[in-house]
This record gives sequence, structure tokens and C-alpha cells, in this order.
Amino acid sequence: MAPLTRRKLLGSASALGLGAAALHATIPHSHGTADAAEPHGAHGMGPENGTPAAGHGGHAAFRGGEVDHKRNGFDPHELVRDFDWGTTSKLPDGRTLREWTIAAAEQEVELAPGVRFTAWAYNGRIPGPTLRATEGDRLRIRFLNGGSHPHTMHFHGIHRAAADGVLGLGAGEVAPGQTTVYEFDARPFGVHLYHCHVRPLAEHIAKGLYGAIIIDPKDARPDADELVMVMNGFDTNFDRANELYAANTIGFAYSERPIQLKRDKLVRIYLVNVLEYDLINSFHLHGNFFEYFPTGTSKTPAELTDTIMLCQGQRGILEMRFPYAGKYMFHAHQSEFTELGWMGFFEVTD
Ligand SMILES: [Cu+2]
Repeated sequence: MAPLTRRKLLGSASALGLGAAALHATIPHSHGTADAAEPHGAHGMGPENGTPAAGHGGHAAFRGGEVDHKRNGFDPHELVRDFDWGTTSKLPDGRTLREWTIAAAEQEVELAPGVRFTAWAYNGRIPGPTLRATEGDRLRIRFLNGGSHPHTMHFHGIHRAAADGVLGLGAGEVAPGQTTVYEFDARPFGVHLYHCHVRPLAEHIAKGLYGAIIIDPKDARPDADELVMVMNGFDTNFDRANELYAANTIGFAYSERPIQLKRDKLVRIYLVNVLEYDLINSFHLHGNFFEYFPTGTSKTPAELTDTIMLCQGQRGILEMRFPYAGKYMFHAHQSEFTELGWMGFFEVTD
């Protein structure tokens, strides 16, 4: 088969009226899983039922099956509201010490129905756990490399060079089977990220080694329904371009099952872009505007808008209230990304 780029994929998918079936037929199924040998009909992915969905208000979706979240070991509907405060104790100076143990390992993930990808994950999920602390806490992360390549954890924040998780500083790259400890203070407040920093960096990131870290200000933000979304993508045929896009890994997960919100309740989204191979990503909200706090490092919004653009590593906090009940789409405002998975719905009820 001729090499297929995601642009060709998009072209053929729309020209032929194929959605998931085209994806399924053309994306190499990684690393020898049995799935590629199955007849497509075996799990309902034949061209006859492979047209993009029109059943959820006319938007595209991968048809003909469901991602097995249980088998993946994580569910985007759970991790969107999952914050990990670690194990806490008090230091002699009265400050809070928060501790986590995080392991990196190889893991097969079903990214779209029938599309299995040999990923690398922190603690068995992509994105890794959303670490959460308060400004000034002491953070101690025990890192175990359970993979077959060297890995690290590199945290965005203000810390000593030795805690930076890069080659030649502190413990440097952590060999397979080895452990290290990263320890630093939680600052500045905001929404940050962590990721592996081993070369080739693009591959170590793109295979899934990243997550969000949220540092709350000492005087906490107002009570809200809080969500975390890590915008990502996957290069399933190793051509250094993404075939699939999402917030929290599984394309269309939040359109098939919308995220439930309450009317008039303050909603706060911690948004991180880790997308590799594409220069920019974006977040656009329908039927509403949001206040935007770049990097979350201020409690005064920089902008009232309905669309923001982020390069890799950029992140921010979005706050909004929905005045009307109903279904509101959110998605990348690059249509290509949207068609390849990066879209979802909020369902607002009274
Ligand atoms: Cu790595």
C-alpha cells in the first residue's frame, strides 16, 4: 500500500463518503495486534456502515463500534474530572508535602474503534494523572521507568536545574527499570504540564508521556465545576503527522457522550496543548464566550472570547457559565482536526 498521509486520508474519506471505515482500512494497526487481520465486518466497520455519523446533530464521528475504555484502562469521561492531590503529610516547617509515585510503561490503547496503538503512558493513562497542589506545597514525585527506553519527567515550573528531568542534569535520563525522585516547590500558581524529555522528543511526547499539573493559588479560585482537557493527537502510521486528534486522547468521546453541565454554574476548564507534529491547536466554544487566563498565572482574565490558539506547551484556564440549557459544541477551529476526532459537546441542563 502506498504511504498514506492524514491529508490523503481526509481527502479519501470525504470523497468516498467514508469515515471510520476508511480510517480502519488505511491506518496501519500497530505492532502486530490481531485486529488488523480481522475482517472489517467482524466489528461492524465495513464500508456499508462506515459513513460519518449524522446522528448527533450532523457532525462526524467514528462509526461502527465503540472504544473499549475498560480495556484501555482509562475513560475520558472519568479523567476529565479526575484530580490527583497525592499523599499528604506535614513538613517540619508546617508546609504540606505531597507525594506521588508515577511509572512509565508501554501500553496498547484503542484510540478509535478498532484502531489500536502501542502508546507509552504514565500510570496507565493518557494523559497521565492530573497532579494538583496548592502554591507553596512541597512536591515529591517518585518516578519509575517501567518501559524499554530511557524516560524522564520534565515539569514546567520554577525549580532547581537538578529537578528538570533532562539529559545531563540531576538524575538525567532514567534507564529502563530505574527510579528517580523529582522534588520541588509548587510555583507559580497556574495550569502547567509535565512530559518526558528524552530524545527524540517528538516521539516520546507523541506516544503519550505527558499530563497536566495544576497549582492552585493560596487564596483559592471560586468554587466551580472543574474539567481538565489535554489536547493531543496520534501518529498511528509513524509518518510524523497525526491521523487522530482529541481532547483527552479518545476522539469524539465527548460527542458520543456529552459532558454534563448545569445551567448558570461556573465551569472552569484547565486546558493544555501537548499536540506534537502540528504547529498550533485551538479551542472553540459554541453558543457562549469564556474568560481566558493564559497559563492560569493571574486571577484576572486577559480576554473574553470564544476561541483561543495554543502552540505546544501553551495552556490556560477558561471560565464560563451557560445561560441556556442545550447542547453546545466545542472543538479545534482547524476543521481537519475536528474531522479527525477533536470535537465534543457540553450538555447543559437545569
Ligand atoms: Cu520518554
